[in-house]
Amino acid sequence: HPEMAYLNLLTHILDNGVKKEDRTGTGTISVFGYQMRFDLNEGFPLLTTKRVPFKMLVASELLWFIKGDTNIRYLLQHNNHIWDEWAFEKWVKSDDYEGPDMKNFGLRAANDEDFAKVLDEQMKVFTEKILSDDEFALKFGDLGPVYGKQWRSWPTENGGETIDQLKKVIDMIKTNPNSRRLIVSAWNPAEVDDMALPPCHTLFQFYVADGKLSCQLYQRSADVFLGVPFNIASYALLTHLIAHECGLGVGEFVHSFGDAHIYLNHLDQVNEQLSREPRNLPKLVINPEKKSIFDIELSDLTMEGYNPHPTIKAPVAV
Ligand code: DHF
Ligand code: TMP
Repeated sequence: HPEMAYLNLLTHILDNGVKKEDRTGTGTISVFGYQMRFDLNEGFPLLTTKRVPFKMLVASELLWFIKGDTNIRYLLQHNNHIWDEWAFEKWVKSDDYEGPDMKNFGLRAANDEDFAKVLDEQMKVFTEKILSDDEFALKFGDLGPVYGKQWRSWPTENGGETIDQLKKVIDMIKTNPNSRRLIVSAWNPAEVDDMALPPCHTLFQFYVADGKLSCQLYQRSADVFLGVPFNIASYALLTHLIAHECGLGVGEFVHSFGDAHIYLNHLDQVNEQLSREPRNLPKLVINPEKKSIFDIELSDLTMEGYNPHPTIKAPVAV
């Protein structure tokens, strides 16, 4: 079953990972260097051993990247809260914040239920303000020059000129599919320090052969239980969308990792997931009337036959 590629990565880390402290103070077991492959013709690689909210969270985040947006307001308007903590962090560290102490809020919330409630309240105040107050949203909703900015408007030295890497790569796939330079990089060394979180999915490359489009991602750092199921689905969707626009079939998604880790507070969840039997993969259908990836909306995407095991909740390390 294609999902074994992911389940085998979990097992590989449990068996071979070393204990490693990390920036968030949570602790991980980790391996360095690993690769998974998914043949996109065998079904859409949305995990079935736990529910992954495809349209609401995965697709709305990808469309946000494709728009070139870096402000979480768009995500909140689509009920997507996966980036809240990283914008919130900037607010509570600023002089504008006047609420209760939020130092190390992620770690404290994971270990202290009373504090988790206080955090929840402040987070609600924050997200409601982002949605209703334009000035506040401009100041605190922005994550800095993250994915959307680098994909669509990488800055140059050349008097404010920017590079639209995504558009360029799609044009190149159409005009010169044999190229070995079909690359988009989110890692911009000049701007990494201004980002709320330096890009985890760092660089991707396309490859066309036999009329099929493949994609390989290099992910420098991978939260294998929480983040990776999203990352697989997101890049599989991106590959489908670009193939759809270019009139190509889909080939493989190749997922290469730097530091692939399981957080120590995800171990029970991982064991629960490994005890489950994978089910048939679903199928992605894209509205055939829409061609350009830049025109695609959520309503143009349908996931058919998705019948996963239930959600498994886990705290996210901030
Ligand atoms: N930090 C860490 N430590 N891990 C991440 O995976 C991560 N991902 C980020 C930003 N920072 C990160 C962006 N992507 C969730 C999934 C993806 C994501 C952020 C968060 C997450 O919490 N997923 C939950 C469901 C969340 C919900 O239902 O709102 C899950 O169970 O998959
Ligand atoms: P780091 O910047 O210290 O590596 O922390 C980033 C954490 O977020 C790390 O656990 C990897 C995880 N992550 C993913 O796995 N996928 C993602 O798409 C994002 C944004 C983060």
